[in-house]
Order: sequence, then structure tokens, then C-alpha cells
Amino acid sequence: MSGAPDRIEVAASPFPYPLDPAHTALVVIDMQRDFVEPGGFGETLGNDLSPVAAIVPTVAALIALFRRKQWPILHTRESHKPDLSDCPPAKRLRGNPALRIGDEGPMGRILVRGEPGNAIVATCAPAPGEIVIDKPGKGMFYATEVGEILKERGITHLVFAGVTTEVCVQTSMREANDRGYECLLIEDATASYFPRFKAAALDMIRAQGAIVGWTTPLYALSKALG
Ligand code: TIU
Repeated sequence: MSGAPDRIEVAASPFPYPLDPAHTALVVIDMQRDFVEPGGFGETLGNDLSPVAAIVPTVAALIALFRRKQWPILHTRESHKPDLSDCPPAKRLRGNPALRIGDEGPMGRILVRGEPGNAIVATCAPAPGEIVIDKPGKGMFYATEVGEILKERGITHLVFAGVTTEVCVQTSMREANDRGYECLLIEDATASYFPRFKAAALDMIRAQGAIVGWTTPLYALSKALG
């Protein structure tokens, strides 16, 4: 599509995505027990976990595809230091959750680094050599070394998956888009607690000629990569 011979054209919305196989990484956002399992941060906010739990096998299949290709994989975790020094009071105190960040829950302290609930779900767990980033915010560039890591590795293209579509995934994708990355979101490997928010986020991302990036289902990416 771009005329570059090394690009792989992936069928996508709103038009084909020109994947650059030598410079592409997978970004898996926050596939943590805290968002997927009962007793974690997502449920303390009053959410129905089922739409988020349903994508776990698809995210695992996407990770497997990148492992087969031996392309870089970056996993993020939304997490805070045990002393909560990286958690602004505005984040901890807002609203009326069943448990607040740092409180003791059935899977340990809510959204605190190193607690059982803060781990990535077993079927999506990082393998040795994969990059794991702890981020205190919703976006993956804020207060992390993600920018430097991607630059060092010469990454220009990012394939996104994870939860939730309209919060941490969309924020991270927008941050990446502003930094010049070509971003593709895998539609069935991302979810929201609110299906209508997911649908709206996908629409917003690909509107106006891919103003934030592209979207496509996993089968289209798999088909293009062979
Ligand atoms: N990872 C992420 O999206 N964090 C959130 O808090 N998401 C919600 O939808 N609450």
C-alpha cells in the first residue's frame, strides 16, 4: 500500500494497515487479575466482569502469534508502589468503590505491585524475555520507560490488545499515536465492562481517516501474517 516492499498489508478499518514486520511490537495492556477476576479493582468499581473475562483466550492466541513470529511483546500492568507514593489522592479517593486502591481485598491489596491480584492472568502471562512495564496511570508512556524501550528497539508499529478499551487501551494508543507510532487495535482482543463504550472507542479510533489508528479482528491479522 505504501509502496515499501517489506510492508505486509493487513485488512483493517478504515483502510488496510501497512504492517512493518521488522519494526512491530505487540502491546498487551493490563490483562491482570485485578481487572478480570472477582475481588479485584474492576469489580470494586461495581463492574460486570464478563465482557472482559471473555477475551482472555483471544488475547492468549494473539500473544502466541507474536511468539511464533519472534516479534517483541510488551505487557503492561496498572499498579502502584506499596506506599502508594505514585497514586495521586485524586485517583484513590474519587467515587465510592467497595475497596479503594491499596485496601486489602481477597487477592491482596487492590492495584498494588506484587500482590496476587496485580498479576497478569496465567494464560496471558509474560514469557522470559518479554517486556513487562508497571504503570501508575492509564496511559503506558506516563511515568514509565516505554518510550525509551521502544526507541532503543527501533519499533515504529504497535499492535494493541487488552483492557479496558476506552480507558487504558485507548489512552495508551492515543499517547502512542501522538508520538508517531502506527497503531493497530485487535477488536476481539480488547474489551470494556461496557460493550457500548468499546464500540464507541473503536469508532472514535478509526474515524476521520484513522485519526488515532486502525482496528481489525485477530483472524485478519493472522491471515495476513500467514
Ligand atoms: N486498565 C484499565 O483500563 N484501567 C481501568 O481502570 N479501567 C477501567 O475501565 N476502570
